[in-house]
Amino acid sequence: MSESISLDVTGMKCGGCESNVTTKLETIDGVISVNAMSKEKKVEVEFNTEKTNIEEISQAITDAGFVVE
Ligand SMILES: [Cu+2]
Repeated sequence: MSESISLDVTGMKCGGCESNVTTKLETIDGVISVNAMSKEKKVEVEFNTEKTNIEEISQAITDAGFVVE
């Protein structure tokens, strides 16, 4: 089953930051698509609920150096 979430993420300043978040999240098995928007301070993620979860996704964003609100 897949689920889409929208996380409030601060710290992204430009397209490079968006790429960093996207690349990091795409390394997680189960992540289907990522839409990082620095201007809106949001990251939309579609993922397979049998393979990953919000906690793992949030942790990956934190590890990439950004803050999940
Ligand atoms: Cu940047």
